[in-house]
Amino acid sequence: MKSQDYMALEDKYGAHNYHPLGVVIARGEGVWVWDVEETKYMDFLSAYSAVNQGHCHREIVDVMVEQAKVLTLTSRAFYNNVLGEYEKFITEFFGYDKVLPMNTGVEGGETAIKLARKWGYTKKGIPENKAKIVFAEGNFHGRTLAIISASTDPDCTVGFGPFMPGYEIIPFNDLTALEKALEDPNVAAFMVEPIQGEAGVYVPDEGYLKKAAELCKAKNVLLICDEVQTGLARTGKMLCADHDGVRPDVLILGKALSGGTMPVSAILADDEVMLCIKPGEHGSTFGGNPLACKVAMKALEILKKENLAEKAEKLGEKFRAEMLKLKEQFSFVSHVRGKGLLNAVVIESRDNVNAWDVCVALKENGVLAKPTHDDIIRFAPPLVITEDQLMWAVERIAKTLAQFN
Ligand code: IF1
Repeated sequence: MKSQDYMALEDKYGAHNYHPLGVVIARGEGVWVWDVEETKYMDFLSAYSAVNQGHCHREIVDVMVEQAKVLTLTSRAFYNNVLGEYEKFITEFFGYDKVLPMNTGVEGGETAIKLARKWGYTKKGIPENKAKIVFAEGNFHGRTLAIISASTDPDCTVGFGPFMPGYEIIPFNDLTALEKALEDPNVAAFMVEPIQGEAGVYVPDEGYLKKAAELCKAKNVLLICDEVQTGLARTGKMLCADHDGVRPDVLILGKALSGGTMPVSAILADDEVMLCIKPGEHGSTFGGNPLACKVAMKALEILKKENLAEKAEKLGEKFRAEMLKLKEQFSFVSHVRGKGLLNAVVIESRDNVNAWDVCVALKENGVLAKPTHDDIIRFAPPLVITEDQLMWAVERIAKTLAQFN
């Protein structure tokens, strides 16, 4: 079968909840993917930052295969010989007392909200069912109803109401608005992405998160950081919150926690918060399964062993410098922004150019990326990318933009 045949199958038999770029990937290795016609591309999306360690990282896959032959799932009805080892590993890795393992990033967000409410009632003394959670406009935390209840993006919300009560939405990167919102004694938590990924890689002002953490502490409000996309070395530090020296009260991880092999997510918190959830009050069939635990330990180990945060920091600086040169060269490139290897280039739509067409042309030139919100192209390669590979992509991005000049 050819690419067109695979696309036709998805069109005929799959829900139309995506509009993918016209490429059918069959194989991945490191920064490279190949389509069914064996055409080679450099992946500059990294499955939305789930393959920070590169496609099919040999050591992660080997661990996955070995564990899959022995034990994949016990449910939490029983103990198993891997979960405790993983819990010790990840809590020491990030410096928290406890971890609550889940599967997808959105389940991490849901768990964090449930935990914050529970803490609000049992520890802060918020009256039952009066807990409020503050979110930032432009957020993206996933697709479940409780999570999209915080969304300000019509694509995420229209037609899915009614929504979860007890939320307050304030402008992102606005400390005055946050301070005002925290005046309400019923606020249990402020949940925020340190950099807003889907919104278009919006990097807040220097020190925003640090000041937000101070405001939350002063008002006995939990700071929940959703690092599903910004975490795990993507922005040049192990956690994006590290840039501000902030230690979130609740940390949400996902995506690259498994190196892109399977869904693995987690929330981390200290005992004072985490132990508010009692036995039988939360869980999931696959949460904390032995296969996921082994994979996650290896995926985390690779981040450190291969110095992926430092590489992302260094190569991210270089990438943005190169993109800024292109901004000078092409008037339809209006913004370049990002941190580490989470970057975005904004294309000002004109008669002869828009972000989608640029991405289609990029694909023809061997680089895979996809726009978000019409005019923003997110560039986020696997963090294992070398400087030569980065420059290979920069040359092709320049060549592609020149086609629209
Ligand atoms: C899609 C992008 C979207 C996330 C943050 C939680 C989740 C995500 C900061 C939920 C997921 C994915 C979901 C996928 C496309 C992608 C995405 F921002 F990464 F580009 F949508 F906004 N927190 N992001 O980014 O994690 O449940 O998906 O494991 O839904 O289209 P999940």
